[in-house]
Amino acid sequence: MSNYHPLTEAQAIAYARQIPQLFQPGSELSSQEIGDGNLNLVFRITEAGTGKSIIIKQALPYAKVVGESWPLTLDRARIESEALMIEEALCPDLVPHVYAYDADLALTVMEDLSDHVIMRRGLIERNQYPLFAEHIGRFLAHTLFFTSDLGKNQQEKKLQQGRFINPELCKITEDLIFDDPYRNSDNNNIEAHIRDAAEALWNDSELHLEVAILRNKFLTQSQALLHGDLHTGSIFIKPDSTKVIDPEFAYYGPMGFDIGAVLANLLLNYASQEGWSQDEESRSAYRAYLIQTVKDVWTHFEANFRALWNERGVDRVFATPGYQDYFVANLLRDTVGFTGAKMVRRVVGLAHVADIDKIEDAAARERAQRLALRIGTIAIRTNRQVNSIDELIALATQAVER
Ligand code: SR1
Ligand code: MG
Repeated sequence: MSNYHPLTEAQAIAYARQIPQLFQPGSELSSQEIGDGNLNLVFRITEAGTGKSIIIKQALPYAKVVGESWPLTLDRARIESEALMIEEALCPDLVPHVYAYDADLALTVMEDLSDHVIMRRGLIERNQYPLFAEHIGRFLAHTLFFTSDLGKNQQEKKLQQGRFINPELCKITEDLIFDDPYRNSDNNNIEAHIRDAAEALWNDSELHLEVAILRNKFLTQSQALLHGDLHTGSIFIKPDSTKVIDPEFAYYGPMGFDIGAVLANLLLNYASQEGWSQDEESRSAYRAYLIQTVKDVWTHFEANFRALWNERGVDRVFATPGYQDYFVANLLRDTVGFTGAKMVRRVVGLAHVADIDKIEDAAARERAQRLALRIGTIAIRTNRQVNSIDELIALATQAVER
């Protein structure tokens, strides 16, 4: 790593110039650092004459959201580029194309998606994306099925797992999602007006048991290669296209963690409607869209996943009648539990979501925070009893009515 240094905007242009066949030799290029995430530098390089653009994403040796006091492996750039290439082979229309990866500089050069918007922003603006559930359901089914023992040669799966151990980024998740929110941790970020609700989390031993069970699954269940951080800030979207980005947290883990991440972020926006909608009618209408999307994501995922299992399964024993139903029923329960855990961490943990944090009116923000905590904790509490996606939907709608 001795050649590593964070690029300046000018250095990013020089770097882009020497990549074969991207830009015309000698053409005018501009560069802008546009990263607004928690961890990395992101440069957009644009060619003046053609308007052609690319993205250079470079890992920093620390977590940008906290500062240099939190060192973080540069190997996450390799994890991200390799995961993107695996995902592209499985779902070419649903991820950006990777042009190049540079291990020394810990950077990935990829397709620019600036004709899309970050989905979190799109949801905050109350846009609707009618193809999203089909797209993400297919992405989840294909990436999870074909990297698991259900759909991949089982010896090759073990070898691939070795390339995706990712201990440092997993540790972030283990701490920020499955530990800190349930104790008085310095990492937490709790607004004073919901201190009582946070303290209730710290003292709830029934909840702690469910979190322990989910944490153990995250630590030990190597079911499939996960994206690992599939929130709506990791999705670029426009009405006819969905692109999943940022798989630097990729590792072999429990499938329900990725599905739950998607559902949790839809439900966080659902909770945030307390602050964004001007009137009850538009609030209810947008909530109905989000709830339908929660249902459709699971339904598309399940239909795709079962079809792949029936048509492309590699394991004779797993074709035993009844096993697929058993597996999918447990996967739904895991999904509901991880949905809840991912909601709670975004209200009281270190890293929040703009859907709720950007609500200016403090009383409305508090209502949204409490609603998100209510939905999240009920999902965690009930996950092992759930039998259909409609039960998650019912608990979210009933939480509003309470
Ligand atoms: C220190 S990183 C905080 C969060 O940002 C990432 O997007 C992950 O969700 C992580 O937990
Ligand atoms: Mg990210």
